[in-house]
Amino acid sequence: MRRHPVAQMVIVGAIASAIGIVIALVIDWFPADAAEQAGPIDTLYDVLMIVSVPVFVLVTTVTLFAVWRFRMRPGQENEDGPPIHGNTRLEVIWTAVPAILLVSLCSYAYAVLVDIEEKHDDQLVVHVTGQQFAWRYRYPQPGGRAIETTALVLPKDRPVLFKVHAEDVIHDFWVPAFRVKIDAVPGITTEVRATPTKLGRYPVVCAELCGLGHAVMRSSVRVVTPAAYDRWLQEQTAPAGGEATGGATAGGEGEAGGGGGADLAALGRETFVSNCGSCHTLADAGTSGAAGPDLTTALRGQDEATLREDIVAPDARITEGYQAGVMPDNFAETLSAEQIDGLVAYLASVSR
Ligand code: HEC
Ligand SMILES: [Cu+2]
Repeated sequence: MRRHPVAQMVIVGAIASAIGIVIALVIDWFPADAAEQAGPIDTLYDVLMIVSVPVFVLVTTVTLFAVWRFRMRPGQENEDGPPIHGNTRLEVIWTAVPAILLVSLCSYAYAVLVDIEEKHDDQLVVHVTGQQFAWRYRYPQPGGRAIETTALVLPKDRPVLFKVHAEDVIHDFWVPAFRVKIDAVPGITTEVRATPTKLGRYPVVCAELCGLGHAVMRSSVRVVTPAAYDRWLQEQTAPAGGEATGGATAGGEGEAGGGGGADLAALGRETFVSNCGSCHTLADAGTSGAAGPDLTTALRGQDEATLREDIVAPDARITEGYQAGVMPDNFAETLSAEQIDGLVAYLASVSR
């Protein structure tokens, strides 16, 4: 036995590698797979693990073996090791083998990337915007209009091109079930593709530390049948009418003088859906955000002045169980005065 240290190491290594590979493949690493992209990505991951485990085992066994075999014995305290002048053949091998391995794995990974990023003619374009600490979605419509929502709804089996933006700092749009993830960078538009293949609701996560509320910067994607998707699109356009879909800006201002209480509350509801719903659940508005308090119940009996302060200066009074610094404190600048009046009127009316 003593005379064949290499053979010993090879046997130990082979057994340890086999065990490692079996464990690596048996563990279910991945969440649900809900897009065409998931298959090739998961296979790539498995192949990387199958190749990495023996490399890890090789390095570890050689290290442990050397520590044990060449340890210092009593009486050797002042001895030096034998002089070594290198070994050309060994050095060629340990350079060439990793190089071949890395080039092959990179080529394979590149081929997978090209495959999953393939362009499709019938693609659906969805704009995704990250802003501390929520996601917003925009669906361009024929005629230059767009639907803005805080709900990501996608039809099954239709290729989607996500165009990803950031309003303030770097975020990262990640849909684990689609195996899709791309940075959202202020000033540029990044792109990523996915073709949903399974009906259901899956998490959308911000994967780039972006501030205090990073951990709650979550949303979800709902994959529905094409018919349900068309119906949903219709609902987004229909009740809002012309003026409403544009949302934020000029349209609202012009109307300031007129408009009774009902109009104001309608504007408030619409402003709520597109600016607040990603963080707040409110039954009347049909939103289901979970980063902030559920306003269906939290608002009972609050007067308008308190509501206004909660919106424009959220850090003045922190709801118990929640953190300061998560709710944006610049709504006074990003929303028009009328939109804020609308929000206050609307929230007051639904909390009665
Ligand atoms: C990024 C997530 C986020 C967004 C977007 C957001 N909020 Fe909040 N909101 C919170 C959190 C977290 C709290 C609890 C901490 C606090 O009180 O500041 C909160 C608290 C509140 C409260 C106080 C609730 C109570 O218990 O009295 C009101 C009212 C409110 N938000 C309204 C709004 C409105 C209206 C908007 C849209 C203009 C909005 N929020 C947008 C996260 C958010
Ligand atoms: Cu973020």
